[in-house]
Amino acid sequence: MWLPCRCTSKTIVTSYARRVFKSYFCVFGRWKCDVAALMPEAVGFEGVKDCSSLQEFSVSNSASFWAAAARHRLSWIKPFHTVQDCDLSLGRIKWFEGGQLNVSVNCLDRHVDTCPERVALIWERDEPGSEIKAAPGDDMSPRKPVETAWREKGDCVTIYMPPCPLAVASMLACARIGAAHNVSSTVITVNQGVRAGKVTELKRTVDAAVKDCPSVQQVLVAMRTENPVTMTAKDMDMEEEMLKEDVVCEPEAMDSEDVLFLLYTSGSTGKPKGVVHTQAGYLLYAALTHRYVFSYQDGDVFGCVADIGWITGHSYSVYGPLANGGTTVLFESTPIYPDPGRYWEMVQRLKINQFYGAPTAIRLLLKYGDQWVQKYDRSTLKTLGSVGEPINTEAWEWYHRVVGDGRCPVVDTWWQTETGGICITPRPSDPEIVPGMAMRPFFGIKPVLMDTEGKVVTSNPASGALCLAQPWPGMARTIHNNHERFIETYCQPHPGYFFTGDGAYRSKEGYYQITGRLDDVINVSGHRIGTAEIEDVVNQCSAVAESAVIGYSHDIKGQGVYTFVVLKKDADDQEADLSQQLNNMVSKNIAKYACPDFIQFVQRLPKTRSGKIMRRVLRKVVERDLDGLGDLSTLDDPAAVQEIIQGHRKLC
Ligand code: 6R9
Repeated sequence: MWLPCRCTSKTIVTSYARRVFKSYFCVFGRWKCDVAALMPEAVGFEGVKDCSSLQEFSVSNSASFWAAAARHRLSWIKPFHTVQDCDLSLGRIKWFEGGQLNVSVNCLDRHVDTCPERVALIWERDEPGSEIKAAPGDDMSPRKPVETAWREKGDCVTIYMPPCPLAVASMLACARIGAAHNVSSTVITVNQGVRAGKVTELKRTVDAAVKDCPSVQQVLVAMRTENPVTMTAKDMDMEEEMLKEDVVCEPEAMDSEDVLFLLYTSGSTGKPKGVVHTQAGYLLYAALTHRYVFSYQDGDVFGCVADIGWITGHSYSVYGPLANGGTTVLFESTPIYPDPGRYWEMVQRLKINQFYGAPTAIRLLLKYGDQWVQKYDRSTLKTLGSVGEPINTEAWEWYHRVVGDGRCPVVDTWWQTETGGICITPRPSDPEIVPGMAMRPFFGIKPVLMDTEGKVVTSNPASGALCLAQPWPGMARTIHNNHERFIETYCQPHPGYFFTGDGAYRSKEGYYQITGRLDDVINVSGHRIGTAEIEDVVNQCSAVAESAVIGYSHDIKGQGVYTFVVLKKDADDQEADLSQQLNNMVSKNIAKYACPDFIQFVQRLPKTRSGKIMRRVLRKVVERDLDGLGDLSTLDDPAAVQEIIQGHRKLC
């Protein structure tokens, strides 16, 4: 090689080296920078350069992924020694063993030091414009009265409250002293609830329940309204108790796998299941999904409008946002109070950045027209989320085009009480989001579809029973007092997999779409309820011999409740009066949303010869798909079906 002089050669070599190194540093720097920006704790994960390779890594190196996330995202009192010890086929699920932490410290204390001024909670009260804001350092915690009311770590408390800071404070107070919330010796409630201008007698409901629950020793009553309520010997005025005590209370060191809370969810057999979530894994999963699914940035205002008694409220109004040091909205009202512009007026006033709601509300608002949305400034919105049931294309398009002005990604998030947090969802940064599809698994989630023979379907497109092939930290650990039932329900149907009970379709691109429950659980306005639960109540009526409840497709509620009732012989003449009576019973024993939309009185139900009601036949009749009645060979008395078809025609 000819070189004019040593000096020049040196220059050339140096400049060449510089260029090489520069480009190397450029690539390295960008790579490092991208991953660091995406997820700081992922820097150094082998082969990870973007979101999709991070997803692959999180599934194939699950323990490394979750260990790094747990160290980075949670504050520990004592570090864990084992990342996971799980065997799905045995129903054994343990994460971060050896570790100790306190959930309330992770949600409040650690943020008081770093950003004491940041608003943690915005209580959007029923009356628009009357919101109340609270920072983590504010004195909003009733830790002491809760502590005096029940002393033992491991005790249980039932919280029966509308969305309000005291409800959140009660949840965190339980976490602070190590008491699981729900089922209990102590109940925390309010005198009355207020929703859409109407008052509900919450305390009265508690009084009635406590009568049948000798285990309840005290009831703390906060005042949501100024109306006094009758106090019994077990009742304590919450505010009065709070004044008496010092609010500073040392956090209890909790083991990772200690119970954090129980939430009841319906099973197809009619008996609700107390789903158990534990401390570290649940909190980590709620925090990570909240951050990534919604692209939540520090300083954003997160507006999840779910009730806090639903798992959605637990994970995304309370634990996820608070663990991330965020600002979260507690919504007390309804989408149409005082008018159908409520959500969007609130978005404008509170400058909400992420809005998370249910398709049933979106479908309802869509019917009122675009003007209710367009009246308000929604320019702060960045991400729109949907949860609870499949979102139909029309509602999705409207949400995206009208509410989000076509510029906000819509994330259709699939998950369950049992999964603790979102499992399948698009991410706002994804290049492509398909309307009405949950699409992609979250970090650490590996969905599979099972065919009717219980084999994993590997081809695309495909449909099948949705299972999750490996454990993740947010999953439920057991069913309260019934681990057998946990194993039977979630682990045994497909050994080695977590069975979700939902059906799903996977497109040729590999995107998931949830098709609905595989069993007899129906979903009314986002509330999941077992048909058997409603039947249990209907059957309590003295005139009723038996009943069968079927969900049917409903424009606004997602699913409606269709009830077949067989009356006792001597009660045949009471049909007219009974409809109202049955509605009242369901409303009182379950909830208003569970009330039948249709009650059809029939002479008998179609049954197999072994005595089982043939629900699929009833479903087909209600869907008016008489050609699809299917195999009736096991039917005991075919005339029963004809009677039902005729009765249905008369009713609808
Ligand atoms: C979070 C929650 C769980 C059931 C679940 C499924 C249905 C939830 C969905 C969805 C289609 C979605 N579901 N999200 N179906 N698309 N994005 O709803 O928990 O009350 O336990 O209900 O709700 O059927 O299995 P939960």
